[in-house]
Amino acid sequence: FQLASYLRRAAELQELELHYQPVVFLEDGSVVAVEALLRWRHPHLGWVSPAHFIPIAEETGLILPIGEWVLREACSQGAAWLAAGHPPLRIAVNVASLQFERPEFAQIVQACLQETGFPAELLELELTERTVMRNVDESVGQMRALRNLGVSISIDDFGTGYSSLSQLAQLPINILKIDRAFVTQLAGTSGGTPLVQAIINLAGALQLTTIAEGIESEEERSILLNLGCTLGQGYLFAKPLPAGDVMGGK
Ligand code: G
Ligand code: G
Ligand code: MN
Ligand code: NA
Repeated sequence: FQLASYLRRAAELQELELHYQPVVFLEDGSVVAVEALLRWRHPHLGWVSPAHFIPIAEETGLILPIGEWVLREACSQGAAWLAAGHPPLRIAVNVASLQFERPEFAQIVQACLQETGFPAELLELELTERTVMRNVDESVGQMRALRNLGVSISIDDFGTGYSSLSQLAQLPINILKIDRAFVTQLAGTSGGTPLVQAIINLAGALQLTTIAEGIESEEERSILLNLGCTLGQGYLFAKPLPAGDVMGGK
């Protein structure tokens, strides 16, 4: 299939775009952060889902230039929002394994911050549990280099990988993102599931913030809040939005 060769040209042809999904306080819905999510609009194929093209980008190595574009674009958009006088929002960027494993990755992040003037404290890097656990010792070193820049680190899709408690405890991370698969199971449980309760308790013990993903109902929101999860994202609050629609429609 042609997808890989189309994708190679997508960035230069300006077919790639970032959408931003708000992350909110579950208590009152106020926005604290946004997650940048890549979108590809091909002139003939239309919108191609990242679920389709990210794996291809990873197999072909195209995720390296594309991922770097995502990082720079997100920082540049964040700097533009600040310059326009909007309140500071953290921006979360998804990082692929191939990017994270590059020895020079922290330098690339630093260059994006410097070139755009976006404050490091407002940048959050999302790493999946799988990415981090591939080689824990090397990951810890890379994460320390990133934390030294002042950025924060979250573990995405938490609960779907195989971290041991002792491994998790040694990671210099700030946030656990509870995978949508677990949030979906909350419906009809009233008190929540033991698994989600365990994840939230674990995060508390390690002094990490939790963000629940894929919240679609009021019921899920209130169960999570009662279990002690403070932040969340999902269609209940907002879908991923074009940059122009994020800040109160401006
Ligand atoms: O936005 P959507 O739910 O369709 O995304 C599908 C998958 O693609 C998710 O796992 C998401 O993390 C991933 N994804 C979206 N944008 C990016 C990106 O900029 N970089 C990487 N590596 N993955 C992304
Ligand atoms: O792997 P990651 O968590 O980065 O993927 C986030 C993906 O989840 C994005 O592609 C986004 O479009 C999608 N998403 C965000 N909120 C919801 C939701 O409430 N329901 C569903 N089904 N998907 C969501
Ligand atoms: Mn994510
Ligand atoms: Na996730």
